[in-house]
Amino acid sequence: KPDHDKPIAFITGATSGIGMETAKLFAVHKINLVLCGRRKKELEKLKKQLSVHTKVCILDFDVRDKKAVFEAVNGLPDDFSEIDILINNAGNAHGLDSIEDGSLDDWETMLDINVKGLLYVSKAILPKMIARKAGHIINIGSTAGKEVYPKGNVYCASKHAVDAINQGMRIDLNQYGIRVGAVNPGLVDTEFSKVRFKGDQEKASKVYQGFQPLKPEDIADIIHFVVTRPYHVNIADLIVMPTAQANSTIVNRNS
Ligand code: NDP
Ligand code: 8X3
Repeated sequence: KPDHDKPIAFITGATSGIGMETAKLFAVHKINLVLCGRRKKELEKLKKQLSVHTKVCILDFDVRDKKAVFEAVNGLPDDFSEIDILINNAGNAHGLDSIEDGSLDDWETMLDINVKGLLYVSKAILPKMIARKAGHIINIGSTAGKEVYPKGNVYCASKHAVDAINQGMRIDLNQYGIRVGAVNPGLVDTEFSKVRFKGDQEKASKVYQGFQPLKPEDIADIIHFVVTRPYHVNIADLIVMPTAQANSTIVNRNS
């Protein structure tokens, strides 16, 4: 259980989409925030906006840069250094290509961010959670971590890795009373597809056409529900899809 007045949440990928909406909702609920991302201007804007509700610290670093990750976490000011909630959210897909056509750069980027970056951040934050025998880690997985879809190959592999890491963390951190769980969304309308298709907005928009996708606010709401359960309750693994989506490949686009 948090041993200070208000919990402190550390959110990676807070500059857009799910991370940003989670930051906004947490702020309204007076959760103190450490907000991370590479886009410093976005972080500064968010800090200004959310500081009216809660205390906000911003850290701009690339989760792929392990030195930067440890420097950022170890350099946190005292009043932000005891992290209660870690939201491992930073991540993206890069490309949607059949395995024989995939780009090595895209593959490396996805594995470096979605898997290794998540591990670096967790490794940097865990010692203080372990020392206090308290904490809550939420790993943002995906339906892509539960099933593989055509051309999803390496992105799906990275999210399957998140699924395995989520289970592994829960097993290994059980002895310290740390809560670990994953939230696995289906199609959420964020910058995700714009990044996947390298800025091609038209292609990105098509992913969410003909049905009502999830909004990042929907996921933020669920993450807030997860973190506000009594401490003896751990939501271990949660899958959420738009009503129009049945699985990774079946989406009712006439709904
Ligand atoms: P967005 O593209 O809107 O947000 C991604 C966030 O991750 C941004 O804040 C970005 O910040 C950050 N990020 C990306 N790369 C890095 C990096 N190298 N270092 C630090 N931060 C980084 O997408 P979503 O909000 O949709 O994605 C959030 C998570 O949700 C991801 O893990 C994604 O895989 C997962 N997800 C998304 C789904 C969807 O359909 N949208 C469905 C299921 C899961 P910045 O660019 O400033 O660094
Ligand atoms: C994001 C969901 O189906 O676009 O992880 O891969 S999907």
